[in-house]
Amino acid sequence: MKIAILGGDGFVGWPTCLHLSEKGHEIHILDNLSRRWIDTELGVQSLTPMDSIQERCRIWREVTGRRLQFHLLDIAKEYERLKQWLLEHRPDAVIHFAEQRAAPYSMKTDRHKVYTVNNNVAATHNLLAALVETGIDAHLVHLGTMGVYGYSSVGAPIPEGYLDVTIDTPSGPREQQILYPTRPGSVYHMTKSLDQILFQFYAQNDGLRITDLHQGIVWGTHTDQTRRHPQLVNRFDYDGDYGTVLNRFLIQAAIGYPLTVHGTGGQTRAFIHIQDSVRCIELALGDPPKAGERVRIFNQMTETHRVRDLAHLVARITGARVAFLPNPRKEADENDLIVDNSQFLALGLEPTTLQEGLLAEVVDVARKFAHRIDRSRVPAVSAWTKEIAERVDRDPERRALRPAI
Ligand code: NAD
Ligand code: USQ
Repeated sequence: MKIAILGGDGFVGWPTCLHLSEKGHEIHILDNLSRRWIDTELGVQSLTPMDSIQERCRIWREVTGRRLQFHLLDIAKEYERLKQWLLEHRPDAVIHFAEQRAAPYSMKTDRHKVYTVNNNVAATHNLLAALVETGIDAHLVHLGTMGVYGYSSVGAPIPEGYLDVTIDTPSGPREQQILYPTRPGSVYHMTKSLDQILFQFYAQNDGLRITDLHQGIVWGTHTDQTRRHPQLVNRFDYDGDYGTVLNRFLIQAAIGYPLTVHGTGGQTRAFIHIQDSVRCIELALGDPPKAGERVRIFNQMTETHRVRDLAHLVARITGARVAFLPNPRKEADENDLIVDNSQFLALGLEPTTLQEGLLAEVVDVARKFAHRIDRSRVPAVSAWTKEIAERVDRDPERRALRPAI
């Protein structure tokens, strides 16, 4: 297949490009490299040293003989160029990763909220409108998030996108399936909820074939392909905005930083290893919906964990100290989470669950590149409201309290 991978320079996008290229697909990466600019804005860098996208593609060709083609394009701002690109290349499938994906970044200031909404909603809508206008019948696979469902404990498994409801009508109760009601917990998660409505409309109105993958928190760094050459290494975010919880705990343990648990750590979240993430995308690509079918929604996760349990597990393996900090986010202190992921299991996914070996691999990567870590960028200081900002802990190491020597 000819596959356009929008956002193919990112944390999940890059290993997906390599995985699908190795499977023999023709891969085109479309990315505006905004994520690299955000690193510059925030004064952080990936834990792992990332080469330019052109250099990464060159190395892949050297190692495998396979070609990855890179196109610098802003999906949110360059609508006409996107349309022209689609007309010229006519992909069989489009995988859409190209959004601002960090909840803390989306809550930093009003400017960051505006950017996240403009970028994410425009990127998704531009793509949908361009597919309709060009008449290209590509299967669109979008990376959505488990967070659209919200994190209140409902006591029942979260279904794969649709909820069976009974509506009382004058002629008696009627059964219906509706999109599971969204309850986003950040501006970022809100944009993914808006994406769902856009997909529903374009599938119903124009017969676009769309799969929306409601993914949990991705952890790990290497996949079979990124291991093949040091310069194919994946990016790895550890900072307070882009670092995700389990990867953060693992690098914190590697550099002797206290594990930064927000609140009581009673938040339960869904997780998936990066290797399974790329595999799920491949499985979804192989099972497209038909034109006229409703949006196909998968829960792309393999297990759920409570944040404090993860911290204690990492502490047990590594001897790290756990610090319970005031939570910079507005979220439930404690929640349960049961998730239905039976569609991917039925398609043949064999879940990689939390194993000490894989956890240790991330700690090893972090130790190897520990010299690249700026400790002052580790605390999560982006607060969900002005009131919460007043109680955020900016120095979990309490360095400010240490006597000067
Ligand atoms: P990332 O930030 O590393 O990658 C996103 C890529 O998209 C970057 O290379 C960025 O430059 C590009 N991009 C952003 N806006 C663009 C635009 N307007 N035009 C062109 N390119 C643009 O993020 P990631 O961790 O790889 O996540 C990829 C997708 O998966 C996101 O949509 C995210 O919401 C979703 N997701 C990620 C996780 C996770 O834990 N990382 C979990 C669930 C869902
Ligand atoms: N948390 C801590 N300590 C930390 C960092 C986070 O306790 O140092 C807590 C947070 O308060 C939150 C939970 O861990 O309760 C998860 O936070 P996270 O930053 O790991 O994940 P989240 O903000 O939900 O976002 C990430 C990705 C996003 C994706 C989402 C999937 O950045 O792109 O959509 O995971 S999900 O969470 O399933 O919606």
